[in-house]
Amino acid sequence: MTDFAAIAAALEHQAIELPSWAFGNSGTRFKVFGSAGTPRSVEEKIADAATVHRFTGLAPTVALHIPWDRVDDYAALARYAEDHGIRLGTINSNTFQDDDYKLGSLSHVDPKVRQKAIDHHFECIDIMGETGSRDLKIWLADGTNYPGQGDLRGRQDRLAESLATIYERVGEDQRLVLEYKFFEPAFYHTDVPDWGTSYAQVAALGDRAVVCLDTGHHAPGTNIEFIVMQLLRLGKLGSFDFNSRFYADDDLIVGAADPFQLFRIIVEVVRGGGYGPDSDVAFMLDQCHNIEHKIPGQIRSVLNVQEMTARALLVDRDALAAAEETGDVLAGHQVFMDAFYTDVRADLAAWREERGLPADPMRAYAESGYQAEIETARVGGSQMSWT
Ligand code: AOS
Ligand code: ZN
Ligand code: ZN
Repeated sequence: MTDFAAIAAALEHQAIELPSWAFGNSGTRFKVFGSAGTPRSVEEKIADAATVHRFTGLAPTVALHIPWDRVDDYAALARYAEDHGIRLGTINSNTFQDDDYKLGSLSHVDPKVRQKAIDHHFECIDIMGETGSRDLKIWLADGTNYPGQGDLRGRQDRLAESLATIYERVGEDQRLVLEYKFFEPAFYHTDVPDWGTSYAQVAALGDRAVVCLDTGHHAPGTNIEFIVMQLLRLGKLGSFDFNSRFYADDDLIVGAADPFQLFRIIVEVVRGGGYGPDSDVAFMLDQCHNIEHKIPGQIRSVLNVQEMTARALLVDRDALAAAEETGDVLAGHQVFMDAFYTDVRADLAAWREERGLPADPMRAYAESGYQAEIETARVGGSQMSWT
């Protein structure tokens, strides 16, 4: 068994991007609950994201969503973030809240609607230039509800053409990241339902187009770590949207529903070279906190990712390889499970203290008074919602 001291330095490389929308009010189609202290501006969302980083040292960037986070001066916003100790990260586009996109956006039959969606992505790329962001993340709601509603092949061809037009504008140091999702809001088919379709689309574009794997976007029982392995093998795993699901796209706290699955995923990330200073794979959260406090919800999330990363790094690779070589099924499985069952919490607390961070970030946040402060200060104005 590898010991914690041997992996302590590798943990320094961990960086988990937070979604700005995690700090806004969110809910289900039944109810969006308002909560005291919710940000009223993009700046307040950034201040909350910076708070997560201050208590954990794990979240140095925050992703923006356009138009939810649209401002007049993005360079000033980037400076604001830096003054708070973090940077602006991925720019997420949105083609799912406009009446024009009812029957699709980049794959729509009407060239005028497609152009509108393309122009929106051009705006996002312009913003990336001002914020210094590397990634343009595209998640599409495009799809159909009924067989016969649309021509599957025609939609795929138009999508490819639209993506190629957007990709031409993506800078040399930037990337187009295409997310897949097997259903919702379209229920019969979606135009990018799975990793294979996302891979086929980005492979046709070029080297700077990669896949985003959202852990909540698969059918129950899907072996997600296999997909991770395959995308890394193909050099096309661009980023993760981490979250937990019990049933559908629940967007719950990562590692809450199935910590073992998160462990298995990170084991494959480490195995495939997706973790560390030389890796381009972006770790992000894509979550909503509907009933719990949002800032500690995000703190809990990044700590869960860190904990499973530590356990994944503890896997004794040599012992695993030896067991595989000799065909010792149970020995290999035991090596794997020994790492998973290792309680790293005390070691991580010490690791944090050595780096000037609170040993217990959840407790430190609770005792900091920040929650009471924002609940008192952020009255009036309109609190921001996910949608
Ligand atoms: C939607 O289901 C996707 O997970 C998106 O990544 C994301 O939640 C949404 O686009 C907000 O940015
Ligand atoms: Zn997502
Ligand atoms: Zn999702």
